[in-house]
Amino acid sequence: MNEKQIAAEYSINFIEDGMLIGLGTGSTVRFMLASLAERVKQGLKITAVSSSAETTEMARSLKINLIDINSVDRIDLTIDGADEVDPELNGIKGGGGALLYEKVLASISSKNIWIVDSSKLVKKLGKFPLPVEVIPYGSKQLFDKFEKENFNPVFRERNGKRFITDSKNYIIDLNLNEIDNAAGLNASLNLFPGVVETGLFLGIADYVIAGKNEGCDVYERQKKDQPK
Ligand code: A5P
Repeated sequence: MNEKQIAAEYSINFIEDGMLIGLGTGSTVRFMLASLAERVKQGLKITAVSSSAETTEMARSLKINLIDINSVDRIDLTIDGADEVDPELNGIKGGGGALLYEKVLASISSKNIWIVDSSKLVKKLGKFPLPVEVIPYGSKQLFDKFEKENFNPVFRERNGKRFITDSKNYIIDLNLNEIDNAAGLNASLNLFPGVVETGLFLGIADYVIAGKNEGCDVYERQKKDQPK
């Protein structure tokens, strides 16, 4: 079985009856949706909130009960994919272009689980181009600023056309190769007018399930001590 599928199927064990589940986006999530739909058919009662048009379409076709994000207070558990994950369980997401809604969903979720294949586990983030969602207005000038910063920006395209996110924005992918200070970079990117969100997901994943050959490894984020 493929590693994405193994991780996806394992993640279903974290779902309990009655939960409100956040559904991420991407090919690994698609495996998870298929398993979840099976469990629902067998009687599992859940309600879900989707992070993208793509996930909404698949969830609806599988008869997973979806509700609008604005009608909920908290999500019990969100299961999503990732493009890179470092040993502290910080990650890069947005390879599929759904980073903005994914981050909003994650931010209201009591628990976040990422499901990945073993190729996504890296020592340092940055090989995977960092997606930055930007508004179209002034995006050319924003792109120029990123070039001046040596971020090696590229406007994302799909089928020869500028990629448009679900919230009608563009994505500029930054080819950084290595990210030394992810928190600092994230903070400074958010200060550029026109940046909506970055694909740096820091301190968000509680668990990462990584498919590995025929099994999977489960990593839990070590929480820093909270000041009393
Ligand atoms: C969607 O925008 C992304 O954040 C995905 O979760 C991420 O790209 C992982 O995708 P795959 O599961 O397709 O590798």
